[in-house]
Amino acid sequence: RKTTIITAPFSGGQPKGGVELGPEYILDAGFEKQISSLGWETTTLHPLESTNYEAMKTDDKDKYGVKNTHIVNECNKLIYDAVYKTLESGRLAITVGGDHSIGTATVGASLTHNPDTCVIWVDAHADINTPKTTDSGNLHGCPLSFLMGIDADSYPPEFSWVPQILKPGKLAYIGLRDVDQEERRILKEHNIPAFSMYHVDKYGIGKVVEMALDKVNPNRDCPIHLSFDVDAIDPSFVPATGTRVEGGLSLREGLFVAEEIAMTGLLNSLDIVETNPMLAETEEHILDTVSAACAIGRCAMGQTLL
Ligand code: DIR
Ligand code: MN
Ligand code: MN
Ligand code: MN
Repeated sequence: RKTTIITAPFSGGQPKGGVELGPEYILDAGFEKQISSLGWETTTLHPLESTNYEAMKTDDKDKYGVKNTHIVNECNKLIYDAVYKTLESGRLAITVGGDHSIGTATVGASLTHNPDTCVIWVDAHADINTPKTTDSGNLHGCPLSFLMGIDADSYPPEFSWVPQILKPGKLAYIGLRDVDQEERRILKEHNIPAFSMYHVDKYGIGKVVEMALDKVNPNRDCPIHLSFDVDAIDPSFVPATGTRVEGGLSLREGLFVAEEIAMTGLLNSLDIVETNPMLAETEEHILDTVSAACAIGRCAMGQTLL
């Protein structure tokens, strides 16, 4: 099969600089070659290359306190087009971030391409705040609410193109451990399956992945979008990321999630986000984090299928 690696070097969904360097570090580590040696025909797209969005970050806030709505929207539109075009040409889309605000684009494109797509969101965080509920004003904490149309009257006006097509029964989380009060309410209200670190410890990662897939893809016949925030993995393995939360997945548990998704044969789109080389304290931190990000991609693309 064929795949396109789409780079999303963007940090405007959160305040820390450096996450825009994630794609460069991951590609410099040989990511494309690693995927092609698994038997994939690969190509790359750089939809953000013509504008320096980093220089356009500001401290301005909209009336809900949400930051950088303009550039987050512009980048999402470009990434949406790249992912959509990739999927329509029959290729698997791998988007490498960058912060998780781009999930609006990648998941939106996957669902527009095939409305049966289900989403597995692997993250320490739920990323389902709305402009009304967000405390931080950071759009990387909001991508899923935009796709579900929650509190739609509060969205930045430029987001009106975003398809509100994600149904609550098509989303499942794995790895949660830092969920805001209002996000908890949203998860409950919409009955969204959320497997936290508590569930991983209680049932084991194998059972958790099976339960998550049973919820969103009971007949194992729908395409899967896997959105993998590297902060789902414990900071001892993945230190160079913007919002570290202790008590995460072991590196093997994180890779196992990707392996199990590969095993289904249903993966159609993948995000690997929130690698921030600038937040490393040592050279080893960079290496650990970048190689974990590459390994997530390789496992999702079938490396461990024998
Ligand atoms: C928090 C943190 N829930 C927020 N979110 C993060 O800012 O909305 N997502 N770090 O990755
Ligand atoms: Mn397709
Ligand atoms: Mn995230
Ligand atoms: Mn996160």
